Amino acid sequence: MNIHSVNETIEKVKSDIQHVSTAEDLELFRLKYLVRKGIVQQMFEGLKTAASEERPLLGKALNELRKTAQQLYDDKKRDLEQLKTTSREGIDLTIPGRRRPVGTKHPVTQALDDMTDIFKSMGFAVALGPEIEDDFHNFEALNFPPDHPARDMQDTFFLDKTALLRTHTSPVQIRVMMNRKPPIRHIMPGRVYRNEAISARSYCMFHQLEGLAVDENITFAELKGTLATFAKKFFGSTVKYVFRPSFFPFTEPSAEMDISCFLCKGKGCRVCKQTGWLEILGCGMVDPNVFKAVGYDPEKVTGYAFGMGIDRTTLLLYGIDDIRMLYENDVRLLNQFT
Ligand code: 2NL
Repeated sequence: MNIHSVNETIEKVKSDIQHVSTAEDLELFRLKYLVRKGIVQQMFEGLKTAASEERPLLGKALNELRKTAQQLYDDKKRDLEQLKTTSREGIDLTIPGRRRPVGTKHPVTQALDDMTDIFKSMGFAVALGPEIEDDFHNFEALNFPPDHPARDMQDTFFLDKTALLRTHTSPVQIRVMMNRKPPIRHIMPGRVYRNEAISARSYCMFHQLEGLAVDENITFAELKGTLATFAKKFFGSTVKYVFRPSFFPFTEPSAEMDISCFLCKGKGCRVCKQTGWLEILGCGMVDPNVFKAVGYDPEKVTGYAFGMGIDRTTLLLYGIDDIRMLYENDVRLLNQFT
C-alpha cells in the first residue's frame, strides 16, 4: 500500500457512489467500504506494516479516504430518503398537476351580491329575517285585507295553523321597523315561497330583494332617484327607465319600473317580447296603515319601499329560458358561470 493506491481508492469511492440509486446499492457500498472488514478499515490495518517515514502522509490520506466515504454515504442516504417521500417508482414527477376543481357562485347569488353591493354604496344596510313567518308579519301588518287571495292556501305554503313560508321579504321590513326607530335605510335579500304551479316561468321558491327607507320628509323623488341610480349601475349607464302607476296593498301611491331592454337597447327582441321594455321591480310610498301596524305615526314619518324578483332578472341577463334550470344543479349550466 502506498499514497498512490489510497488516492486511487478515494477516486473509486467517488465513482462507486455515482452508481448508487437504490437503498440496496447503498447497502452494498456500505458493506464494501465502511464495515469493520471493509476496504477502508483494511487499509488502515496496512498502516502498521508501512515504513515509518511514510506513515504520517499515509495516515493523512487514509483519514481523507474514510471521511470521504462516510460523507458520500451520509449524503446519498439522505438523498434517497428524500426521494422516497416525494416519489415512488413508476411515478412521473414531470407530469403537470391535476387542476383542483374550484366552485363558482350560483348566478342568482352573483346577481344578489352585485345588487347588494350597489345599494350598500348608496348607504343601505342589509337585514335578514326568518323564512318561516306568521300571518301578522307576512300579511296583516302589510295591509293585506282579510280576504286577499294571497292569504289563500292556494298561494301560500302553510306549515300549520299559524306558521307559513314567507311569500315575500316584506316581513323582514316589518321586523326592522318594529326593532328600530327612523331613520331606516335597509335592503332585505332572501328566499321566498309561493304555492304556484311550477312552469318555465315560475317556481315554488325564488329570491327577492326589497328595500325600505323611512324618515321625516322622504319623497317619491328620492325613490325614483335611488332606483334610477341602481338601474344605471346594474344594467349600464345608458339604460332608459319608465315608472308606470301600479297597485300593492302596502304602498300608496304604487309604481312599477321598466327598463329599456339590455339586449336590443329598446328595438324589440325575443327577450323583451318585441316591446323594447323589461319590467324589473315594483315600488311606492309606504302605506299609512303599514306605519300604524308597526307603531309609527304616519303624520310624522314617510317612506318608500321597493321589491324586485332576482330569478327572472337573472334569466334575462343570461338568456336562460326556463327558471327550473336555476334549481336543477346541473353542472353543465353552473360551470358556465366561472
Ligand atoms: C314586487 C313589488 C314591492 C314593497 C315591495 C314594501 C314593504 C313594506 C312596506 C311597503 Cl314593509 N312596501 N315592499 C313595496 C312595493 C313593491 O314589491 O313586484 N316585488 C317582486
